[in-house]
Amino acid sequence: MNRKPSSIVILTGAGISAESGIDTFRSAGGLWEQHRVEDVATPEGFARDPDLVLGFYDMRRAALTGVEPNAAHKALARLDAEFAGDLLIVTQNVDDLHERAGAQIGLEKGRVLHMHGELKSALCTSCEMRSPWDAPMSANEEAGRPPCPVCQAPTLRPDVVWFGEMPYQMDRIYGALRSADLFVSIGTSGAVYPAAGFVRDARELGVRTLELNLERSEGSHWFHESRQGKAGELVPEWVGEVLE
Ligand code: BJW
Repeated sequence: MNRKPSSIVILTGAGISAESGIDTFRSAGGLWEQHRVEDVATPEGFARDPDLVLGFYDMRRAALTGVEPNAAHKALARLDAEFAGDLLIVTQNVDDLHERAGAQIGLEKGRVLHMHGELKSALCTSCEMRSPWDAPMSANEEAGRPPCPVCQAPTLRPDVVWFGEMPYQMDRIYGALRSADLFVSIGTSGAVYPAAGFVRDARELGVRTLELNLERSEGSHWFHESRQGKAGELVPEWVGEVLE
């Protein structure tokens, strides 16, 4: 690795959670082979068939109880605890494995930011308030859809970012990229914007760029360096280099 970084932005994707047993989206047998993206990950799909969409996210939220953070999440939590410089971990993942590994999450100050939302959060389409959520969101036969804890309307949706919607906290992400000297992308295919464009944004800003992924991603040629392998091996190794 080149000289030691003092300000790092890390982007993580589904690949970092694959070794924990969470399905990625675009691999063989991944989520988009099992479900049509237009049906379950667009506002139009939700308007057409809310029960289908709520059921899809209920299933994925329930699956979180059976999985644990892996060595890659733990290594980033170690970086979060021990790195003396500036650090922002931007995750596209809606699972909670970064925070369960010990990394600090928070809207303003936490070093983990969920740009595509969180499975364990509900967004009310009536009052627009967010609430922590750990239960099914789809309708049950007796009570219908559960009420919003704030306004009581039965109009909750998963607090996730679908195609055509604006990802969260973009100002904070671009601000961090502007002051970074290293951008690291981990376990993402580089197929979904604006996250897929961060490497080019970083290059234009003169930031060094590193990719850690099982295979070369779609935008791999944009990175100064690309290492191929499992996140559970590559990430602890790279964190060791930064902290040594
Ligand atoms: C391992 C591994 C191991 C496996 N170790 N690695 C043309 C150009 C530009 C943009 C657009 C365009 N046409 C349309 C758009 C916009 C659209 C878009 O990008 N579409 C593309 C299809 C082209 N984007 C949007 O609509 C976004 N909003 C937007 O653009 O607003 C306007 C705007 C513009 C500019 C600034 C700001 C705003 C919203 C996108 C929302 C995406 N939502 C989803 C669902 C979230 C909720 C949920 O989880 O259900 O987000 S889709 C899905 O894809 C999910 C993921 O976060 C995202 C990325 O997937 P990811 O993480 O990369 O997973 P995979 O499966 O693709 O890849 C895994 C990788 O890991 C692979 O490479 C494996 O090899 C690797 N791997 N095992 C290491 N063990």
